[in-house]
Amino acid sequence: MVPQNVLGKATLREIRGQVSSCGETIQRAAERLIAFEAFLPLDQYTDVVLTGCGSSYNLAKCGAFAWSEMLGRPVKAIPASELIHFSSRYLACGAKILLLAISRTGATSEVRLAVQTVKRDYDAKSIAFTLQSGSDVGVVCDLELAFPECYEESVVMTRAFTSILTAVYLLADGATGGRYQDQIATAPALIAAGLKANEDSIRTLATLTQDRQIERFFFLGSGAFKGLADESALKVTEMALLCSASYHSLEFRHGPIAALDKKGVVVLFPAEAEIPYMTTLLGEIAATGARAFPVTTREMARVIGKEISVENYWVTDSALQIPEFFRPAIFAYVGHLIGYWTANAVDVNPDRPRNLERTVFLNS
Ligand code: F1P
Repeated sequence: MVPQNVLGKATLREIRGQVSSCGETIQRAAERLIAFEAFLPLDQYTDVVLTGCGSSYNLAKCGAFAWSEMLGRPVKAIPASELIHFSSRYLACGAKILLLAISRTGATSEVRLAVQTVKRDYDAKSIAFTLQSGSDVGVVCDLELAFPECYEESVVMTRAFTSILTAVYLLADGATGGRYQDQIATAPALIAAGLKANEDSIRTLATLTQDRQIERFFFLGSGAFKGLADESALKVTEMALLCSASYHSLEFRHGPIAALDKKGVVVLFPAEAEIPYMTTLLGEIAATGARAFPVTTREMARVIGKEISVENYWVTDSALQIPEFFRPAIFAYVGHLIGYWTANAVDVNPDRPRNLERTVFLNS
């Protein structure tokens, strides 16, 4: 149920609705995989590139990391705006490219221009990921995969991020033998459990922005989680109009931590490989007086809290059942809820954030 007295009812409905839309995306995976088969085998491409703008670019980063793991070779995420003019700085002359172009609206001019450029200069094969077929981006691609199940009314992308990212995982998995199909299928239940366990505590934290006990959010993540940290920071910026930043977890120690004080919150998505360093990082954060919120399991919180006390963490125990590179889709709700409840605390309507509806299309 969406409460009566909140701002941004569509956004909240969409955040909570990601459990069922992600479930539907999983159910429809087989039909999308059939369409994707025309682009196989993947070893015919020298480069697989994911692209997009804003949230869709962050999705591309999460997707590229997971594809790299599943394909056993590097897969790139490149911002659409970079591909328009600088593609030769990212891609070798003569490269054979498969381009996955992500755009929720399918109307983002940079994504359309990027596809046109890479097709013209590399004769690339391209697939659009949009919410509705027949979009501007879709018509310039060889195939458009549409995701009407996660249609969004809000200007800010939430459940579409989760669904399209899950679909991106499933395509690579389908192309590489379907090893993870059953694990990916647990995503909706894991998201539901996370929403239930953590929404109240996230809301309580966000409320502290109301009287400026909290003024800044930092999101940290490495490897699989960097795209998620970027996306979470973007949600707070877009929805609550509050500047927030994201860094690779250990990069944060080298400069950005200087701006941290007791009015800062650090949300950390710890990668398993970096767990041995998290005690040091959290100790440094605690020394500034800032609040730190690792999004982790009880077990890991015990490990990283061995020497310092980690009182605050958001529990995600059951997410351990699936490999780390799939967890960004499971944890995306964290940034959605922080952005949403912070917007409410500072009296901003997250359905229609200032300045975003005025996005002007670039000329072709
Ligand atoms: C791209 C995008 C969104 C962002 C904002 C502005 O949209 O950058 O990710 O949340 O609304 O546009 P799209 O290409 O995914 O439709």
